[in-house]
Amino acid sequence: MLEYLKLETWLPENVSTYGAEIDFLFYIIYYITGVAFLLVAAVMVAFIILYRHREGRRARYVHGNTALEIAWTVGTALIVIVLGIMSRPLWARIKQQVPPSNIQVRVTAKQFNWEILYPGPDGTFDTADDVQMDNELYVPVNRVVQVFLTSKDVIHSFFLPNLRLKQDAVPGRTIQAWFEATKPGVYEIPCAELCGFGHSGMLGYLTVYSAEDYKKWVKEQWPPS
Ligand SMILES: [Cu+2]
Repeated sequence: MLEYLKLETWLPENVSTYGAEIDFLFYIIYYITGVAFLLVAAVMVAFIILYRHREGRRARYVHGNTALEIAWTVGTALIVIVLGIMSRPLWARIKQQVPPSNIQVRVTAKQFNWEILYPGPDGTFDTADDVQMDNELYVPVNRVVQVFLTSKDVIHSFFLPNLRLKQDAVPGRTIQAWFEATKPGVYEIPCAELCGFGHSGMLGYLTVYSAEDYKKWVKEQWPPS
């Protein structure tokens, strides 16, 4: 059913465990609003032609049509309510529950970089073995990654298009987000909130490693002594 609805393929490649469900909702909303837009535009063009100025034709003042107005108001409300009910479980699963994981990073946004802090082998932040990198996020494939997101200055937005994750980073708050990548590769981490003159250049990279390559990377960063 997902493939059936996916007539368009212009979204960035999905490598997220929950991406297909988000895309499914996205396409439903996209097609509903697309059809509504075409209908409104077609009616507008038809009326422009039908009711254009003609010699000898007088304008008629119309008060409206109560039945029609109730119909399109109730119809629109129903669509919005159904979309809300359809979105609710997915929102709860992605935004309100973070699956347990020992892969954790702290992402601190600042004008105009992503500071990525790795807790190191002890799994605890703010200890001697922490490693910080700018704009470089390395994670293993097929593992839940927990992100503790905050900002040093203004509001930024941590955007992983391929992971279907977008979350504001707000100064003074730490917001938890998570994702699970399904395919090794390098993906962009743009900032999706206008945050100042360097906003357009605020770009990091997510590298998703295979389990083996990830182990190798960990060994390079924290050589066993
Ligand atoms: Cu930013």
